[in-house]
Amino acid sequence: MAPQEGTTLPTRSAEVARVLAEAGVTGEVRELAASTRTAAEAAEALGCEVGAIANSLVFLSDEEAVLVLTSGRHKVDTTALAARWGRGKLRRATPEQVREATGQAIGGVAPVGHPRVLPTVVDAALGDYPRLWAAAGTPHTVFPTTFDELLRLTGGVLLPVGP
Ligand code: 5CA
Repeated sequence: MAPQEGTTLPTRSAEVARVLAEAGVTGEVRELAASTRTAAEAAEALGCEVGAIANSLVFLSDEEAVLVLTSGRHKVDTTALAARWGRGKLRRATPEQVREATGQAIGGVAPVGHPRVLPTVVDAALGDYPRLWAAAGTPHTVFPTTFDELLRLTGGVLLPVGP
């Protein structure tokens, strides 16, 4: 993969890169020619297992936007997760609500770099993979990370989210 030196990241990704650097993250944001809009596309582009893709999914719960960092190998069981998390029903956010809550568009939502910190869950299944990839603000940017780093970066709660 080509290094990013000398290239300019899209504005949304530059903001994510800034937040990551400030947090001491050494993994660099990469812009890929191929789409990384979905976990399957990202896994294909990166040559990794789909389960090692950390999707940043936005839901509304108790009128509040929340973030669920989910392994690409499964879907969120929203009923079970709301009960485990001790929150009201989780509804998937609309594209407009995602943009409002994160400043980013669906397909590029990152775990960080949002206008305000969102209550966050980190999927226990992500702990099965030594190296993870997450979106970095656009559908063509990603960064390498780890389970522990995601927990630290987001201040998230560790919970199983899958079925
Ligand atoms: N870039 C990849 C990870 S590297 C990514 O963003 N994956 S994702 O899963 O977080 O983003 C796609 C997700 O956006 C889908 O899983 C789905 O939950 C959500 N999504 C797609 N279309 C819509 C829609 N119309 N409304 C709400 N959410 C949607």
